[in-house]
Amino acid sequence: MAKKETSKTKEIDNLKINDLAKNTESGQGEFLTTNHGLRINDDQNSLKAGERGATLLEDFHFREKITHFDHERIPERIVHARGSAAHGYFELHESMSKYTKAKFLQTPGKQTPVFVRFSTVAGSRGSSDLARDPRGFAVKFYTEEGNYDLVGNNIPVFFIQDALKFPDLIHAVKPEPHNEMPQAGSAHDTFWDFVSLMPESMHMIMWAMSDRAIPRSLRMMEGFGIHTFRFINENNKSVFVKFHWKPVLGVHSVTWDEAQKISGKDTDYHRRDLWEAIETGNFPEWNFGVQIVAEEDEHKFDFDLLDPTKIIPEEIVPVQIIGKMTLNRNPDNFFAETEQVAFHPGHIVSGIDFSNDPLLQGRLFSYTDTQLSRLGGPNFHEIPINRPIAPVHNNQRDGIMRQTINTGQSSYNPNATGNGCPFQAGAADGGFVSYNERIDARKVRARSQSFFDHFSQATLFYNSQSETEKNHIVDALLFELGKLETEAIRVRVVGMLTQVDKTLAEKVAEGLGIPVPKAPEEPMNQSIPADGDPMKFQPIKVESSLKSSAALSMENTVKDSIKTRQVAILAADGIDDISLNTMKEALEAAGAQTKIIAPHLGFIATATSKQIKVDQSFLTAASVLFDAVYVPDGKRSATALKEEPDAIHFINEAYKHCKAIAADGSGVDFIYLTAVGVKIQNEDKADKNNLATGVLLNRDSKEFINAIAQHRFWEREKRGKVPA
Ligand code: HDD
Repeated sequence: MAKKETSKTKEIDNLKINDLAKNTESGQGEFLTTNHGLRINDDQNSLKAGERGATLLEDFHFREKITHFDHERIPERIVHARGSAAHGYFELHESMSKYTKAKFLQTPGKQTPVFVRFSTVAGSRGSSDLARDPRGFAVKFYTEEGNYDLVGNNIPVFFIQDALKFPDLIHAVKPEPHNEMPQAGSAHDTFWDFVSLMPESMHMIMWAMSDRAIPRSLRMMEGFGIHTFRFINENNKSVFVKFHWKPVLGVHSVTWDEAQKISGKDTDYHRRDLWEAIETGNFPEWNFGVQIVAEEDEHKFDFDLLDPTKIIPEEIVPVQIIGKMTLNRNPDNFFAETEQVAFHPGHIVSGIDFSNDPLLQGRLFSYTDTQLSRLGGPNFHEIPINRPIAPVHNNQRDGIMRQTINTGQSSYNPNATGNGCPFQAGAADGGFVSYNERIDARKVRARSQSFFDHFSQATLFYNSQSETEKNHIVDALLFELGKLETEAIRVRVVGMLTQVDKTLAEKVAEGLGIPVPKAPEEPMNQSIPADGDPMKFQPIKVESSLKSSAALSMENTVKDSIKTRQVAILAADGIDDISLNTMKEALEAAGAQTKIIAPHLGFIATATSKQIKVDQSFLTAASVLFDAVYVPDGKRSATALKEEPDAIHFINEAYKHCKAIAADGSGVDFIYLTAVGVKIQNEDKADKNNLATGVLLNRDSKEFINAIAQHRFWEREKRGKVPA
C-alpha cells in the first residue's frame, strides 16, 4: 500500500499547532524531576523511618506526587461529557465577501486552523460511543481575528425552543436522580414523560429515533449550526445564514441491534475509528455549506426562522458549498486538549452575529458560566487549546491560575497612565460592532404564535424517509417506549405521534399493544401562564408546503467510495493464496482496510505454505465492528471455519445487519453451512450474485467493492432476518 501523508505532516502550516508547541513537553532522554525541577533519585520507594517503618511527612516527593494525583480529575461536562477531538484546517473555496466581512471567509484558498470535538449528549465521560443520542459537532476556528466557535450537532433541529427549558430537558434525559439509571440512554420514563408534554420536541424526536442518532462513524455524519445566524458585510448589510457540514464519505449509520452490540464489543468504537483514520492518513473531510436568506425574506416561510425546531428545507433554500474542513492530526494529550477545550456559541468574529432565536440567546449565557466550575475559574481562555492565535490585550486581570504577566501601571480604561492602551478598535480596524437591529417591543415572558407549529416538519421528516428508515423509526420508538414503566406516558407519546403520521402512530400502538389514542384533546403544552388562555398555547396544525425533502433521507447520500471501510477476511490454515490476495489487494487499492480473522492469533499457513499474519482471532473480532466480510477459497481453511461457531455467527450477523458478504470457492461451501447459506439457497436463489442481496458468491472484486459502497442491503430486512 502506498505510504500516505501522516497525521503530523501538516503541522508546519498550522498556526495553532505551532502555538501549542510552546506548551508541549516530552520526557524523552530527560531526567525525572519534581514539579519544581529537582532531579529524583528514587521513584520506587517512599521515605521511611527504617526499611519497615512508617512513611515520613518530610517526603516532599511522595506528597507532591500523591497530591497531584488526588486532584487529577475535573468535573465532566454537564452535557456532552463523552467526546473525541482532532485538529485540522478549514479551507475556503468560495469568497463570502458579498455577505460577511469575516476575514476567514474572504479569500479562496485561505486556511484556518480548527479543533473539532464530537460528542454524545447524555452519557458520562466513560459511556459508550454508540448510545442513541444526537452527536455534538463543535468546531473552533482559530482565525486571525480571534476564535470563532460553531457549536452544533449532527441533527439540524433541537428538542426545545427556549433555553429556559434546557435544564428540564437535560434533567429528564440524564439518568434518573433516585437511582442514576439508565446510563447514556433516553429509553426511560422521565425523558418520555417530558417529551410527551412538550409537543415542540416532536420534530427532533423523529431525527433522534432515526438511524441518524447511531452514526457508523463520526466521519460519516453531517453537522449543523442549527440556529439562524447573521452574516454582516462591510456595508453593514445583514443576511440570515444557516451552517452545514457535509461529510465527503457520505452520511451512514449502523442499526440499533448493532449499536447495542458494539457498545459491548468496543465502547470506544467512534473514538477509535476517528483516531485510526487520522493516524493512517485517511483524513476526515467535510464540505462546509451555507443557506443564505435575505433580511427582507425573513417572514416568507411557513415557519419562523428564529425557531430552532425548524429546518429550512434545501429545496427551498439550497445549501451553497463554500469550503472544506480536513482533520489531519490527533491531539497529543486527551486531557490537555479534548477535555479542556471550551466551546461557546458566543465566540464570534466581526461579520458574524446572532439572531434572536431564544435557544441561542440562552446559550450565550451558559457556556462561559459552565467553564467556571468545569475548568475552575475565569482564566480558562489561557489554557493552550483555548487561547486564540490572535493577540489578546485587555484590562481583565488576576483570578485563579492566571498565567499572563500583564506589565505596566494601568489596568483600566480610559487611562492616561498607559497612554490610553490598549485602544478600542473602530469597525475599520476589525472592532466588533453588534448588528444594529431595530427592536421596538414590550418586555414580556412570551412565545411568538409563529413558534406553535410543532408537527409539520416532523411529518416532513417522516415523509422523506425511505421505507427502511421509516421502519427503523418505528422500531426505535417501540424499543424506547417499551422500556417505560408508566403506561400513561406511552399513551401520551403515541397520541403525539398521531399528529405526525397516522400510520406511524398505528404501527407503534400495535407494537406496544395499546389502542391508538385519539388526537389529544387535553392541552398539550404545559407552559401555559396562569392567566393565559390555554387555547392560545396549543399547537397549531400547519400543512408543510413541501411533502418531502430528498436531503433528509440517508438513502440519498453519496455511495461511491469504500475508503476506510473495514472488511473482515475469515481464514484458517490452507487458505488459497490467489483467492485471498487478489481480493485483499483490490479492496485495499480501493481504500478499504482488511483484517485477517482466524481461529487463533499469530500466523496461518496458506495452501502454498506462506505464513500470513493474523490480525484478530474470533475471540476479539466481531462482525458488528466490520462493514463487510469475505471468505476466500481454500478447502482446509473452509473445513476449519465450519468447526468454528464464531465464524458461522460472524456470517449470520453480518447478513442480519445487511452488510456485503463475498465468498469464493470453498468459502461458498462454508457460507452454505450458515443460516445465510440455507436462506439464499432456498429463498434467494434467483438473486444469487445479485446486488439486491449483497451476497456475492464469487471473487469478483469489482462487484464486492460496489456492494460495500452501497453500505447496506436493506432489502434483506423485508425477506426476514436470519437468527444472529
Ligand atoms: Fe449546548 C455543551 C451543542 C443547546 C448549554 N452544547 C455543548 C456541546 C455541544 C453543544 C456540541 C459540547 C461542546 C464541547 O465539545 O465541548 N447545545 C448544543 C446545541 C444546542 C445546545 C447544538 C442547541 C441548538 N446548550 C444548549 C442550551 C444550553 C446549553 C440551550 C443552555 C442554556 N451546552 C451547554 C453547556 C455545555 C454545552 C452546559 C456543557 C459543556 C460546555 O457547555 O462547555 O454550557
